[in-house]
Amino acid sequence: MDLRISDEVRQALTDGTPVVALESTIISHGLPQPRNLEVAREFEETLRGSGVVPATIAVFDGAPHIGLDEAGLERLADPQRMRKFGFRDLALAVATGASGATTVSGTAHLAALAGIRVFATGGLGGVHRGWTTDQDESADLQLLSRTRITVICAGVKSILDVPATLQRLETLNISVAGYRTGEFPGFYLSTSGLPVDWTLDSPEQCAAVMRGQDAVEGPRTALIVANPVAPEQQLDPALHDRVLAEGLAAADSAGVKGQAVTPFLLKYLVDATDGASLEANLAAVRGNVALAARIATAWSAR
Ligand code: PSU
Ligand code: MN
Repeated sequence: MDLRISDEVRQALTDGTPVVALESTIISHGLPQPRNLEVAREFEETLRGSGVVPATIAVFDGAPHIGLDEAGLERLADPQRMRKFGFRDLALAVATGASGATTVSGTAHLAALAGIRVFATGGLGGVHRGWTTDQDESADLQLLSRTRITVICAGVKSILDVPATLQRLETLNISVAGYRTGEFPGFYLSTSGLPVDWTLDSPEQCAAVMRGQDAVEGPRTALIVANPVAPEQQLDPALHDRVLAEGLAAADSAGVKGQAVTPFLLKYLVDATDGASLEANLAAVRGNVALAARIATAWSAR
């Protein structure tokens, strides 16, 4: 496939300079305007400030772009101009010349194809509540079971069925480790209250596990480094639980389905918490971007 890899990213990949892939659905459909554009720039600056080259990924006019310029970030920040593309949409978008932000599944695939090993996002998709009636499980999970990439995230979005998602991650052979925690983070919340089997304590240790994945061979699975938002930056847990219950009921009565569910719930929470959920979401992503920079640096020093 014809990947439009920016000169900066291409040079970094050639030189062995650390590169971190950034997802675009969070910008186009996960965060409100105009904050989304500000933070898209901020995440890139954070990486550059740590000597890491950012590779924000999106599809413009049927061409997958790895590494965007300012015009690309501005285009991304307008949800009207960007659809939402998971892996399964990529071929359709390329063939028809469509434009869209890429989800974790779309981004992880394109990043791995470009030779990028480290990827930062907010929270992964997963098994939605009500799975027994809707069978809505994010395509993120299946794609990560067959893509060799390290995803730094704050767990999975707490709008999901978190225990079921952890079970699916196990079934799919996706390696999961808490970063300096024995508990799986809860996206807006520092913990989901559920244990993880593994804890990693440093970027170097994460890089060692990545080398270990390659040494073990077998299916080309992902590594999830689950990095909690700091307790003082999390959303108030009681507020979270109350507003989420309202949001789930609102989604249900509005008949929201499929791709629209996640953006609907994220927006509902932002509105119903007067922006507090947005701050917690951003704090989580910021932490993930900063940790991804350190892991990518440790990885490229190998
Ligand atoms: N993390 C965030 N905000 C988001 C997402 C992740 O902080 O909006 C996006 C990711 O692109 C993820 C998607 O892949 O939500 C999951 O959507 P779905 O449940 O429709 O697969
Ligand atoms: Mn879904």
